[in-house]
Amino acid sequence: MNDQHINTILSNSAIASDLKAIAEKVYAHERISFDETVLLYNKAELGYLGVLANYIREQKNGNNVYFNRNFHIEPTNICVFDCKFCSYSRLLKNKEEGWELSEQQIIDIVKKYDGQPVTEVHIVGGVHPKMGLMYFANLIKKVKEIRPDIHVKAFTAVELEYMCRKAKVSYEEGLRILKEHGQDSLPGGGAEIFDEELRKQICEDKCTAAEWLEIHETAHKLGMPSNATMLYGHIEKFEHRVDHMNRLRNLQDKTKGFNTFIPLKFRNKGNQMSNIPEVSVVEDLRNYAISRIFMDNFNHIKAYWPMIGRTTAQLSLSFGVDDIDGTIDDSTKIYSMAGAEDQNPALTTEQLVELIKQVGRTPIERDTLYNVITDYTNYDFAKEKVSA
Ligand code: V47
Ligand code: SF4
Repeated sequence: MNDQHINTILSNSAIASDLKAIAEKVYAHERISFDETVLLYNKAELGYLGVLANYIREQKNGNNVYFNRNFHIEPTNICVFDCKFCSYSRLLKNKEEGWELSEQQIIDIVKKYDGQPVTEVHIVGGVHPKMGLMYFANLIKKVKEIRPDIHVKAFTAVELEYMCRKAKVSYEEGLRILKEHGQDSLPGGGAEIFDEELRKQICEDKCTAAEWLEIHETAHKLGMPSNATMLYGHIEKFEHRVDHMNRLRNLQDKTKGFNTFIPLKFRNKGNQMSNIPEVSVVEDLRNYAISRIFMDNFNHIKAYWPMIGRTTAQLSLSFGVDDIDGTIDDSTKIYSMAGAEDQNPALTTEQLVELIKQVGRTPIERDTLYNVITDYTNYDFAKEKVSA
């Protein structure tokens, strides 16, 4: 046996004992550190990560997989910003491909769901120079007049920062106005990757990491929960992912206002970062698992199925994920334009339930706040069709 061989064995066994120590921490329900998480990214095998993530997932959520009945409204894809990964915005380039829905068109979308048991509308879009705070506040009021029962999850911190700046109001004032007009919560978009240097390279001109975090903290203080995302698989290093999650974990310790964490895989079609290859499915699963292990104060980890496709979404349910978003009803273009698996994302409730049951999990329809609406374990869709 030569020296090099011995060194390899020694270093491997050192890693093995570090990984064993991390596993012991997880089973003892102890928080893992920044450095331990970087080690997981660099050294841990998929199988090991799956076992630990699944343990935490089942401790927190049993066998349940949550989804909701929702639809998206994207008022415009015109955007004043120029994020390099975005395949969607159309201000600086190809303006002719831009869309701008009128208020009436938006209201018609909401009316289309009359009598349907959707519980959430997700409203996000490009940052339009002419659609301001009061325009959106009044729009939400109208949406609520048509559907008082619906939960309005609207506007990323990026949109909110711009709206408040233009209206010359503080984040607190702006959010208060939107809340009074019917906005219930915030989606998790716009977080991308918090590291300031990387932000300069991929989304230089939009809200900073500090602003994103401040807006979410303010929303939580006002009783508006929110989600958090992380765009991964582009130019970031593992340390940047851990730094991003660490900033979220710290804020969650303070406010407990985040509902779920949503890792978003960078897709490379039709944007200024198309030269960067996409990461593998194995990397997606490792990332879900590590985020489940690290984000100990987040109750839920969501895999956004239109982005990763149905098969990876099924796999993710064994790697820490307990939520696969919603039925969506083909109402979003953000991912199809970036090359996502599903070019027309829509699943009926029956199809979503089947997808979850196929992998031996329990399908639970939830509302935005994770209150259980229906447990589909023994649900008979045939009866629903007969009585409909
Ligand atoms: O912030 C843009 C991402 C986000 C690409 O809160 C891309 O429930 C991958 O945050 N490849 C907006 N990702 C969408 C979002 C979201 C989606 C679903 C549910 C929720 C929720 C939030 O989309 C952006 C950005 O990170 N994005 N372009 C791309 N090429
Ligand atoms: Fe605009 Fe959002 Fe696209 Fe950035 S990601 S260019 S803020 S639509």
